[in-house]
Amino acid sequence: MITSIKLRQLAMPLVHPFTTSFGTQTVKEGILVEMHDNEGHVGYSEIPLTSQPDYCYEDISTAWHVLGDFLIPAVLKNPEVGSTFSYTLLMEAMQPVRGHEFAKAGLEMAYWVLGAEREQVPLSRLLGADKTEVPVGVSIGVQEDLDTLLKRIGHFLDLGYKRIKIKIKPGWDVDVVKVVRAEYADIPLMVDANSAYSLRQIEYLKDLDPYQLMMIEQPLHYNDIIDHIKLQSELHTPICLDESIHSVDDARKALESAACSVINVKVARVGGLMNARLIAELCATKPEWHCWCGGMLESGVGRMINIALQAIEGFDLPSDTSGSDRYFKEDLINPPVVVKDGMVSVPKGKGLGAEVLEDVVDKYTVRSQTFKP
Ligand code: OSB
Ligand code: MG
Repeated sequence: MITSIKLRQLAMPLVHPFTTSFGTQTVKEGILVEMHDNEGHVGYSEIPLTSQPDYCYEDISTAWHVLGDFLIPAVLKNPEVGSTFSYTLLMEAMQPVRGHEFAKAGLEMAYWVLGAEREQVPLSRLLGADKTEVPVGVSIGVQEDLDTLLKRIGHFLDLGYKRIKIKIKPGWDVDVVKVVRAEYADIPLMVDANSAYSLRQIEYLKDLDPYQLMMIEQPLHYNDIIDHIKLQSELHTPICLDESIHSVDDARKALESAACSVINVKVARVGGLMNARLIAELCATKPEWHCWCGGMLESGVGRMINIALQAIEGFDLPSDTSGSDRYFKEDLINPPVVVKDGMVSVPKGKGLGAEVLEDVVDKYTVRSQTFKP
């Protein structure tokens, strides 16, 4: 039986500010979800939203509202949801709410983690994943100048990261890639535009083609698939979609129409772990389709869930799951996420696979609310 669900709003200082084409973050925000049962088990998850609806239309306030007023009451109302692990019953309870994938995923992920805690198995096992370690890359924000960027790249290469992703935006793009390639000719390199361009810039975007980028992530509008078909037909560099993909169906449409050949799977953006797994399975059906697990500055809680997910076979490219120390002096979990030779071990412990440090969680909680049946 699920006895309570607690939401906590997090605010954790970042060791470096993180700048994308839509803004700069100096604090890591988010919602930590705790799903408690009558046997003392806790399923933790993290909703990696911020206070601004800038990456997507959801933000911390909308998610809190949708969870508190609709999703949590619907889940707690049906005792059967909590009596056995039933993905179908959980989704049926949440089904009347349209959209709000991040809010739904918060409960869905916590439900899987609680299920793994109860069954005493690692989350990866419950998901059907069997890799023991996964390759990871790092996402580097827009920097003040080129010199700083080259030093940041060198730093992460020294740490062993398997690929470098740099954020681009108009005024910080082709020339930057050119300089990076001049310095690092052979590294696995990709760029992420976070929707900063339009089809009018198609000729300009073609200037990225000579630099052997692994992919360009989300060049066009955040909900577009159709314009990306046109762009991909003229661009040699593979397109990866992030913001545009909110469901398994979106992924299928984008891949089948050749709008992209790579999907950045973010669990919360696609409504949960089951949909994330289905997208990975879809990508595995054709050799030219690929997927990898993205990130949104998650604390250790979200990182552990991302690691379990990418242990699924279909994830075939390095993820954005960097070590805890890439963003935080002090993480919420013990042990923290550690990257060695560009690899992260898939935890063997039950449930989340790490201890959640309640005193540290309390320290970074700025608001909380507990819901009971
Ligand atoms: O577009 O992948 C993105 C962070 C916040 C919002 C969107 C994105 C990102 C990142 C960082 O690229 C990935 C990470 O290190 O967690
Ligand atoms: Mg992205």
